[in-house]
Amino acid sequence: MNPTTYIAAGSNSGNRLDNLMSAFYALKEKGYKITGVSAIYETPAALLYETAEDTWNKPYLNCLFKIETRNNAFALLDDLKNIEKKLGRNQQKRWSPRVIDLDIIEHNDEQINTERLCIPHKQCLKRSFVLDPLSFFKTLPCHLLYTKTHQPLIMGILNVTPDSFSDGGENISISSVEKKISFWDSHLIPLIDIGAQSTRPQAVPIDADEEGKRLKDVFDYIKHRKKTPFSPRFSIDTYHIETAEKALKNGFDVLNDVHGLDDPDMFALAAEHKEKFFIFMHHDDISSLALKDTLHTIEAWLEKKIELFEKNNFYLPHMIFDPGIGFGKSACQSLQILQNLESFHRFGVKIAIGHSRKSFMSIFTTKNPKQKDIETLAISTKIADKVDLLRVHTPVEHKEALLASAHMENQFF
Ligand code: PH2
Ligand code: MG
Ligand code: MG
Repeated sequence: MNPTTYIAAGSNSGNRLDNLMSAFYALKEKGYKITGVSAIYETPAALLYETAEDTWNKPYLNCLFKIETRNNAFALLDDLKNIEKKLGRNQQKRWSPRVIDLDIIEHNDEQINTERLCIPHKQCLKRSFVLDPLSFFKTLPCHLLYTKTHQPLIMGILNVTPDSFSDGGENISISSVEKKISFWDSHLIPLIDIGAQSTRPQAVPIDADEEGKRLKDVFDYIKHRKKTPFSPRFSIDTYHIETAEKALKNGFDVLNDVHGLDDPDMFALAAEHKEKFFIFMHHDDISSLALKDTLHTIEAWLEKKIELFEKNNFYLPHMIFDPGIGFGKSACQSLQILQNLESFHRFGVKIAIGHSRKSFMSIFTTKNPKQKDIETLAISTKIADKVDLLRVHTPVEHKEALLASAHMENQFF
């Protein structure tokens, strides 16, 4: 058996990012082998109903560390308590703001039930700020994951194209790309999707050579960029195998394939890189189908894909289904998908949505793509608790809006 331990970290006092970072390095210093770090989620404070004070209601930064250790759970707990103390935590009132909190969620399949320690962590398995990051390491039952306090990851769109439908031409120079990445990094945007090929309807397709030329400087920058454990992860938006291969070998963690891994070479690449993440998008032209057939047609496609993934031992927590808003679909079909995202939950794969600035919004607005950010954000807040990833042009605004809207759910216990 491979020993696997999950540690949840949270901070809502002081410099929260520094505190999480210090916890990471303190664990390393104590000799723990950290094999995975989740994205950072900003979450409303969950508070105890009887004791909470107004000044305690400050958002947390939460993340999850996956580690490998043969230490027993009580030795690990002692280490965590020592790290908490070293980072400045003093024993205060229960659930008052804290510099750092480190909780053992799971430890090598052990079951422990004592006054001092419960493993698996009982209440934590009901909390979205633990389950959301955990869901990228292991498959969780959908009724636990998609509750009202669930939060998706936000992926910023960075197009290095002269002709994208809404921001073409904006991000051509490497200095503007670097600037945007640094800005998003400073706002803790966890994912950045980079594409050099416009996939808007009627775009002129480019070949892998041209794509490689457009991306060369960006690839160099990403490869040599200074990273922390919490730096954004990069996604490559391509259906060219040459580009995908190069990206995954040079610092990218995600492949976003609008051709849904249909290309056998792309499928083989995914089979080779089980540690990476793959967004596979539905893109069949179903625009002439009756509305009543939209959902089950896509569900049947998804079911087939998952069968194939399972047959090839893919790591399902890393497989991200995108129903392909606007790809081979009428405006009403795209809207219908957004209205029925629950129907995909039973499949147990992650769900990504890319609705940002898209043309299905012609149902209710005549604005140009670039002016549809308010509409995009309004839809995002409605679907946020049903998806795992939102691919958007305005990730910073999204993080701010979704943090505010997350506070509309009761977090008192
Ligand atoms: N930890 C708590 C109590 N409330 N709320 C959030 N959002 N994140 C936490 O880590 C957290 C909390 C007790 O440990
Ligand atoms: Mg805790
Ligand atoms: Mg604790």
